[in-house]
Amino acid sequence: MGEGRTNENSKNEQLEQFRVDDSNQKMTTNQGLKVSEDEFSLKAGERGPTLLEDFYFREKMTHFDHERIPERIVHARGYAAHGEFELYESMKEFTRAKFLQDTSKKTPVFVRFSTVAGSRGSAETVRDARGFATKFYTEEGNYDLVGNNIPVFFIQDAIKFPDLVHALKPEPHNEMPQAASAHDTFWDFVANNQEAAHMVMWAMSDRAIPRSFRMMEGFGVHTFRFVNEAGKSHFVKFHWKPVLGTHGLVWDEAQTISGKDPDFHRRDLYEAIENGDFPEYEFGVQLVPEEDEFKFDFDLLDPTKLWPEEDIPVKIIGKLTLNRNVDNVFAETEQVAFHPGHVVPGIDFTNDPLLQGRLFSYTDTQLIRLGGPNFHELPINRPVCPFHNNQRDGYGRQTINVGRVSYHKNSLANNTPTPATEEEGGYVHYQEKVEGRKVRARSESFKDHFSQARLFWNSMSKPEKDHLKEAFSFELGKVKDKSVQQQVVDMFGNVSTELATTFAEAIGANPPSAQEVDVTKSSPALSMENTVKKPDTRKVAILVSQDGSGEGLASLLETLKGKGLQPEIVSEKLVPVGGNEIDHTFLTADSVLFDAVYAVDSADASDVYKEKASEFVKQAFKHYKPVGATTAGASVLESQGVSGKAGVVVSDEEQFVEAVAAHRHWNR
Ligand code: HDE
Repeated sequence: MGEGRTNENSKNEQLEQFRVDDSNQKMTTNQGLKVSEDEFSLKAGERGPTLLEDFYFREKMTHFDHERIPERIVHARGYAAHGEFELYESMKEFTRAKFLQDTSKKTPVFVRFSTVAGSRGSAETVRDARGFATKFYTEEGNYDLVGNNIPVFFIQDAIKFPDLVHALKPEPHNEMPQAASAHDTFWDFVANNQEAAHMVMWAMSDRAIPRSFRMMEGFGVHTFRFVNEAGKSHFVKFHWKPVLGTHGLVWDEAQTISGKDPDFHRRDLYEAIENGDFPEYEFGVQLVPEEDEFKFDFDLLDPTKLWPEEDIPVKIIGKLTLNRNVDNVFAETEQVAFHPGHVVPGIDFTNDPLLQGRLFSYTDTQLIRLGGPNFHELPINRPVCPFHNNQRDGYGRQTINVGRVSYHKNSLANNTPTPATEEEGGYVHYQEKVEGRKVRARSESFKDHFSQARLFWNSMSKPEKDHLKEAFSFELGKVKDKSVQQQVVDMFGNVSTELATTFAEAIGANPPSAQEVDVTKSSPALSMENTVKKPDTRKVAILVSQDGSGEGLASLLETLKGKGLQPEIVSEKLVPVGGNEIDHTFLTADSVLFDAVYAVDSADASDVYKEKASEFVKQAFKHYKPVGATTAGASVLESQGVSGKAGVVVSDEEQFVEAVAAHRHWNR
């Protein structure tokens, strides 16, 4: 079934062939035999032993026993959706990739977001990098952009990846902590592998606790190559920019959400798509002509370095829209197999030693995870263009290859399938000249570990710097080993004396021994304070008492919805008030699950309302969120002493929407 179609709906149509609806059907075995009984196993007498002869029982149980496959060693906890990519501007000048040339064509995509450290069932709002992996089903084959929401990485050479991941994962003697970097082995790794400094700054920042998958940037991380028809090469970095802006949670909130709703990010993505609020990300490229390779004060091949956007602008060339949830999480999200080596003509690699190692690892990992070499035949992984070669057999082979020829070269099948020339779309590797001795070494140009970590620090706003100090204090506060704590203080003394001194104090360590690097430059694009801020899709908890009249509620909801907000009513019970359905009770919802809180009824409405509404307001205020109230509801705000503070609005719906649009109110 290698044949496929290449129009924009082709992936959906291809998947359609595999979709099965079991409802309204008679039950059968996997051999198609109708089943007459599915509650009682076959026994010798009503109270007798079960018989081995019960093939139906054995089939059902055997299938169940084999339902799990190994989870991904990293990025196990993920969630995905289908969508499409449209191109604003042709990149023909830079790349032969067809999906980046014709602005009239849309390319189907599948995107999987993930955390890195946690197991499949772990909470989603933990402090971690997020995976942002995109499979473009192009007419020239699948192109995978397997990126993260942080533009740099912890290490510079793939050979260190198993060490990094061993240090990050739960410690082997007691399997703690789950999905967290706040423990001794991770920080011991950091202190002894100082190339991690830059990414650690990002990982301790609000970037590592995103508000939503819909509100994260994505980065290809490595420097890749674009190659055009004429064979000219440009270095390229890939970017995804969320249309809703880049937004974070606050740490206390993120930790509470982990318990209140461990599925917070998938629920947010799933619901947004079901509501028709399709997540959108613009696609950007930074381009450097090959001849400029050595014009920078860092090495373009070093994955611990970013290209400051103020120096090399991000050219926005297209948009990704996620518009369809999966039908079945296992079949699609779990079985999707990404690989940075899935490329199309016009996109090529560089010698970044991290990328080079990844080109090995991803196929290797699919072999163990998906059980053999035929994972490309799984519906989610099939390209939409035809695929033909002489590969045969193996576990779970689905294609029925006809004919007797399965080798190249041959005369019995006119020497087909035939390799394609470059003009015919054959992939030809960029002919970079390489020369050198075989060495196990690192280039001198990779040895500056602190300048860009400092650039990041310099670029942060005051609240972001405060959050970094708190995150380091938290993480190192969880480290037990005094020597590791001190090594980390000394290491980050190279980045910022202010930062390292603050967390050294918090954990009772000595001030840093190292001097901070002399870098004064900053990059405003790195601060989340400078991102897009909109009220769209922000969730508001509307607090209503069962004892209230519900008057004005319908019009409040209408105003908020009209401005793109998502109000949800929370009350003591799920009994409608004034004809308005209640979405949650005070027991099932929590302040941390909303972007803003609005008290409708007065604190005297009922004792339960008073207690719970006050708690909602207190939490929202503590997390710098907008808080609103009707004139009656103002008494709830007064009880918490928050009236008149920044982002606190009484009886002015328009102003409340503005406060929501401003997101967090740090100046409280
Ligand atoms: Fe991965 N990575 N990685 N990685 N990675 C995997 O492949 C690996 C790295 C990323 O949603 C694995 O299918 C090595 C950087 C994402 O299915 C594995 C190195 C970046 C995903 C693997 C890296 C990533 C993975 C585990 C160092 C950002 C999830 C399961 C050289 C650019 C994809 C799998 C999905 C998954 C190896 C570093 C992104 C083991 C060896 C840098 C988003 O093959």
